[in-house]
Formats: sequence, C-alpha cells, structure tokens
Amino acid sequence: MINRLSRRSFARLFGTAVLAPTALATLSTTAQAEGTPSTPTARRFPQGFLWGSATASYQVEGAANEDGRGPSIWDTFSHTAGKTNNGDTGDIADDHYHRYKEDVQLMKALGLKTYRFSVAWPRVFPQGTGTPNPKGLDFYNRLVDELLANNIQPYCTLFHWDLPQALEDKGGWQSRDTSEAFANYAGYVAQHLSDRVKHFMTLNEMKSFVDIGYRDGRHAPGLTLSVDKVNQVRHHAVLAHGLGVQAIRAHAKPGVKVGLAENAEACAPIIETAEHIAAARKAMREENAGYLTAIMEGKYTDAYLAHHGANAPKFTVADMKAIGTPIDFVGLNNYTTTWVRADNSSSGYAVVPAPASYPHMMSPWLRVGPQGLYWGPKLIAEIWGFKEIYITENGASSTDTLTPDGHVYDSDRVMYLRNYLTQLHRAVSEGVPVKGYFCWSFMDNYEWADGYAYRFGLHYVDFQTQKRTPKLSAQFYKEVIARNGLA
Ligand code: PNW
Repeated sequence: MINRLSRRSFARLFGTAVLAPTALATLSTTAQAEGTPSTPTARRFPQGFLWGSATASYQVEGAANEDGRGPSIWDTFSHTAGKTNNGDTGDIADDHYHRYKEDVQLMKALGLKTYRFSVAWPRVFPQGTGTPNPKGLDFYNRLVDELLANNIQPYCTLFHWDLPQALEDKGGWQSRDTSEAFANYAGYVAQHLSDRVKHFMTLNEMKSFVDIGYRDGRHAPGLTLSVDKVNQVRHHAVLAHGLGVQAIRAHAKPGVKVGLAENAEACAPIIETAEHIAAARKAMREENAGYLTAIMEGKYTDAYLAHHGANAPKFTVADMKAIGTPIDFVGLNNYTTTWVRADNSSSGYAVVPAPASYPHMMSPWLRVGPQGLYWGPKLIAEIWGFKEIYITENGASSTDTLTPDGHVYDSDRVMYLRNYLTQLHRAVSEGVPVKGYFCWSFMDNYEWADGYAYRFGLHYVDFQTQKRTPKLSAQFYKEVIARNGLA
C-alpha cells in the first residue's frame, strides 16, 4: 500500500502513529498539522465519544472506619484469615478518600472526559437501611464537585459489591428485603447527587458477585450455596436492579439516565460465517438469561426455566415487571470473549471451551479475546435495540514492575488495549451506538480476593508511599483520547 500511495496520502488515510513504528513518526506530524479527517479509515471515534476510566469504592477509598462508615461484607471477608491473597484488605487501599483531589488532577492530565466511581452503601447507610449518615454522602458531594470543576463527567455506580454487613446478617442477597433496601438507598443517593450526576448505574456485575460470592465462595460473603439458593440470590439481584431503576427515576432530577454495568457474556462467532454468527446471537440471549436477558425482556427464557426445573427462582408477575423496567443505557464490562460455534443441539449453539494454551493476562480468568468488544455491543444492540451503550469496564492485569528510573513499561497492557479498542472501533464505525469507554482501572487497587498483587491500573501505585506513576499504558491512552482514535 505504501508503495502505491504517496507518503503524504498514506498519512492522510491512516492518520498518525500513536501505535505505529517510529518510521511513521514524521508522517504523523504532517497528517496532524493538516488535520486528519474524522473518517472511519482514520480510525477515529465519533465526535464526542466519552473516554473514561473506572474504579470502585472498596477497591480504592480506604478510610474504612472514617466519618461513620459501617462495615461491609468485604471488611468482614478480607479480615477473615485465609480468604484473600496475602491477607490483603481494603482498609487503606489507594487512600483515595483523602487523595481524591490529587487523583482528579491525574485524571485531568490523562485527558479523561468521564470517570466512573461507585458509592459505598455502608458510608451512606451504615446499617444498610434506616438513618442516613450525611458525612458519608458528603465525600461523594466533594468528589463530584471536584470532577465537574475539572470538566470530567461523573458516572455513578450504586452497588459495586460492598454490601453493608448489617444486611448480610439478615440474609443479604438471599433475602428479598435486600432488594428493597437497595432501592431505598439508590433513590436517596440519586435524590442528593442528581443535580450534578446525570448517569447512574444500579449494580455492577451481578453475575460476578452472585456466582463468585454466593456459589463459588471465593468472594464475600464467601458462601457456597446450593443451585436453588444461588438462583434465588440472582433473582434478588435483578429485582434490586429493577426496583432501583424505579426509585432513581422517582427521586432524581429530570433528565437523569439510568442503566447498569453488567459483565454479560460477550458471545462471538468462532468463525465469522452466517451460521456461526446466528449461533452467537442465540448464545447471547441464552448465556445471559439470568441477568441481562431477564432485564431486557422482563422474563426468564423458557430454556432458563426448563434448565433449572425445580431449582428455578421463585418469583411473582410483579417482580418480573419491575425487573423489566426500561433502562436508558446499558454498560458492558468486558474482559473476555465467549467463543461460540453453530451446533445441531436444540439450542443451536455450543460454547467452545478454551484449550490450556489459550493466552491470558496475569489473572488466569482474563483470557484475551478482543472480539468481545465488537460482538458484545453489536449483538446486544441488534437483539434488544439499544441506542446507548457504554463499555463500563475493560482492562488487563499485568506483572507491572517499576524500573529504577521510575517507569512501568506495561507493553502487554498497551497491546491488550490497542487490540480491544481496534475491535470497539470496528463496532462504532459500523454504527453500533457505543457512546463511551471506561478503562479499568484508573490506578492499581485492591483486586478483591487477589489483593494488591494483581494490578489493573493505568497508574502504578506504590502502596507503601501511595505514590502514583503513570504507566506506558497511561501514555498510550492519553494519546488515544487526545486523537479521539487509534491512529
Ligand atoms: C470486575 N472473574 O471483576 C469488577 O467489576 C472489578 O471490580 C474488578 O476489579 C475487575 O473486573 C477486574 O477483575 C471481576 O473471575 C472479577 O471472572 C473476577 C472476574 C470477573 C470480573
């Protein structure tokens, strides 16, 4: 190609060289100076695309016992011997509770347009219900004000796994009352923040906290319940979402948008032919039947109910109506791809298992599959007609090390992000309505049961000194944001 085109028109077509070899660096300067056209060939994203980054309360805040915060199930779990890597807890984490101003300046330096954070329920309602703790909410008032003063749009998640321990003591997500308590809490926060926060997400990754926390026992509260009980917990989670959407709408200022951040399985055809694509579309509905499909359709699929038989969740018509309350946007947390092939079985598809040699990042579950960022949003937009989609999380764990001269060369994370964003670009250039992308995570933080050894940040954090250092991936992401694109 470069032989047939002049060097200058090559640069015009393919844009600048954030990611290209140094040989192209001079060309990129020319292209920038002349104003690279905003076309899909230039690998630009749509104008106004929201580049963001995400964190969650228990993973970054620390200040576990300050200003009246009550304990959460993660305090209990992480302080129980043998539950977390190295016995790590979120007591201090990134000390973001005290350093949020410094962190917002780092966000600004990166060029972030938006920041996704979560509110710690036990800060606002230390007992889960009852009397609110104004000092708890005040932290989020300060954070939101600081973000807005720096031109960064706040996106707020209401539940990112730190359930008040007082509610767990009364049955936690096994109890329907927790769904109701969540709605009250969500409505209260929306009432107080919605003059400034315009996007709320109800729950983060229902699939993760239900399956890992209540079935596998590797996350708080560390339970290994039977299938029927896990299914009921799952039902209470989607119900909490639905009741939460209604409560937010009832209490928020007009114009607020409500959605969720769910790690739906991103089903992708193993070979891009019509039969495998059709199989992936079927898989997308069925593999997410307990969560996103129930929320989008206000019912459990026949296959889901048949599969669980006597273990299926108990629910009422009113529950399903609440669960199906229309949402304004959907957030997809995506790290991996569920590869699907066409199959003669009654479902019409089969999930292709990963061989032992399948590449993954530092976290063994984090199997690399950038195509999820194309097929995930594309299929959910097709199936349910979504008009507003966000990638609310995407990122990678890597064995980051600080060099003696203070750099982190996380080339694997840069490669990961470039490949995933290339697939996301493929989606938006076909018109899939993805409006923004949040990189997980803004900085290294408390990676749940994996503790501090598993780093996902764009910023390296020295947990002894709390010093933050932008990694090579931060430099990469900053260029992507500045150019609104990949080239
Ligand atoms: C998500 N798995 O968690 C969460 O939303 C974040 O809080 C977390 O830090 C991030 O992804 C990276 O892990 C997951 O085992 C945790 O499949 C575990 C799994 C998936 C997602």
